Amino acid sequence: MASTLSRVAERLHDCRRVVALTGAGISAESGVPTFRGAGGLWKNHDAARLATPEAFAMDPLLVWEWYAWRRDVIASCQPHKGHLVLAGWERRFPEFGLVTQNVDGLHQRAGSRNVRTLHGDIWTVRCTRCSCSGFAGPGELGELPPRCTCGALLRPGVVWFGESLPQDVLEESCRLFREAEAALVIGTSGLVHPAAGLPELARKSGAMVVEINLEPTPLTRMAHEFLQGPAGDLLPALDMLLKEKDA
Ligand code: BV8
Ligand code: ZN
Repeated sequence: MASTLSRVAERLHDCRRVVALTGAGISAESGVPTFRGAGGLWKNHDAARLATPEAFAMDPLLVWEWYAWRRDVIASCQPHKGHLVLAGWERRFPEFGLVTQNVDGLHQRAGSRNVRTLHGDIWTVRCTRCSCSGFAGPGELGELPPRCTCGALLRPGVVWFGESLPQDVLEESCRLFREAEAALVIGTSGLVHPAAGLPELARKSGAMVVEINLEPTPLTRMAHEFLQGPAGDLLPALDMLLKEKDA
């Protein structure tokens, strides 16, 4: 591991354009349940079935109770050292792009200023009928399911399975991966598309692809380097090696 880490630091140190794709695994050490890990289940419901327009149409109250529960859990969590390292890399690298599948807002709370949220933000809501949308912080939802002033149901400002990703965010993320000299893939099972297809764009453009995960994923075979372990340890270790090379 130490040799892989120093090899990655060696290559990363001189890169100008770096991009990172994060998934639920980077928030796990902050206490946010992952989608497919043990915490992925809620009251014996499968997260992937609840995060759909069909589930919301069928039972908006149940879906909102799930999101309200997740918001309460996330509100009690803090970003960890790994989030802080990525926030610092916005200043370290001339061009650093952060793309996340997470909706928890922990990157933003860690100080990352330009976060491409592919799947939306659990702290926002939007109307199912009119164009109203906005931020709804902890405890601001009121009675569930929340309604818009126009009377229609509000929905969480996230992208559900079967829904398209925000086109502008996806296009910018593709560009960041195509142009990167190094791409880090952190804490994602690599199962959800089109996010899982981004690292391949970097690979095809000749970038160094580095995966950080507790275990191998479908993306591991495509990565040049695989750093196995918790992101909260490996990102600070990588950052320390970079700082040593600065000296
Ligand atoms: C779309 C927001 C076009 C909601 C989410 C068949 C094949 C391919 C694709 C499809 C298919 N059938 C359907 C599709 C498309 C579908 C898809 O990909 N399905 C998969 C599951 C088969 N995709 C979509 O529907 C997307 N839209 O394609 O639009 C379209 C339009 C119309 C009709 C059809 C298609 C929309 C996808 C977005 C869904 N929304 N979230 C919410 O959060 O409530 S996705 C959800 O999964 C979360 O955002 C989550 O981030 C994301 C991905 O999961 P991960 O982040 O990877 O998390 P996971 O728990 O899976 O893994 C955690 C990882 O971390 C693990 O590897 C673990 O080892 C690691 N880890 C744990 N601890 C640590 C760690 N690593 C490091 N350190 C640690 N400490
Ligand atoms: Zn409305």
